[in-house]
Amino acid sequence: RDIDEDLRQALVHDQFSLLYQPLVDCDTARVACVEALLRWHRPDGKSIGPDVFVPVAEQSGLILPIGLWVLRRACMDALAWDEIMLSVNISAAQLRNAEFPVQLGQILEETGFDPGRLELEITETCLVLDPVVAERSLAMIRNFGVNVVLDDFGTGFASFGFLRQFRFEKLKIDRSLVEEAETDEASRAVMLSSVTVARAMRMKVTAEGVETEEQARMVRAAGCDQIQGWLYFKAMPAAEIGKYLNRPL
Ligand code: G
Ligand code: G
Ligand code: MN
Ligand code: NA
Repeated sequence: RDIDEDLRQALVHDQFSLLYQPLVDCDTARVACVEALLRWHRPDGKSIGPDVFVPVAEQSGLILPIGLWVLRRACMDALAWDEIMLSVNISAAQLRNAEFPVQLGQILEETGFDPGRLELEITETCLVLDPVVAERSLAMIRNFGVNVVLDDFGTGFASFGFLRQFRFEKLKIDRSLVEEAETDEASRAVMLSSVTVARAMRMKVTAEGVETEEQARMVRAAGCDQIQGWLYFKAMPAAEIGKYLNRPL
């Protein structure tokens, strides 16, 4: 059987689940946000990561219903976490889908989730492929009061020009850049200047993939607002999030 048919069955038979990884606020040392991360548990007992199946689902278009399932599930789960933001990854195919903004509006209405607490993480791929469509969709999404976040910054083509054109509410500095900035002066310069530019544009900045105290010190000193990484939290089931809220680390 091909993975495509398996993915179709996965939706029907409820084989997807979401984990949530907390992001820590640098000033308050409290959880400020959680990122929803998709998991697929196959009937044969194997779990397959989204880095493997999301590209396949994008090819077949299945990412559209899967993405809607993710949004609805995440909004329902996050209703319980009053004070924090919810971050959801959106793939290029979803953003390019003309129906997406309307479907997002419906999910917000059905779930009663506050749009001001929702962040959609998009990657530069969405914007490079079709900047005109992306800009139109982003404008509609923003009209709901939903925040738009640029994910994986520092890995590809995304430039300061992108930041000017699209005006994200938040920038996420990719794990690879955080890692290289520790030892490589050029990478450190890119990281530092990115944070400076983002903050000057009134974007929040998250450092991703922070695994060591040394990296945490470095990204704090650089001016990052939030830290995401295994140093503090790995992704966990929804039921465990509550115990980390409203108290410092
Ligand atoms: O959680 P993990 O490290 O395995 O994620 C691997 C990749 O899959 C990351 O790039 C992440 O952004 C992406 N990803 C995780 N969950 C989702 C999702 O719900 N939708 C989409 N489009 N991508 C996701
Ligand atoms: O592309 P995106 O930033 O959405 O990817 C998120 C992925 O990064 C998740 O799959 C998550 O498991 C992974 N991740 C989060 N924190 C860390 C970390 O500290 N180290 C590593 N290696 N991966 C991380
Ligand atoms: Mn992400
Ligand atoms: Na990333």
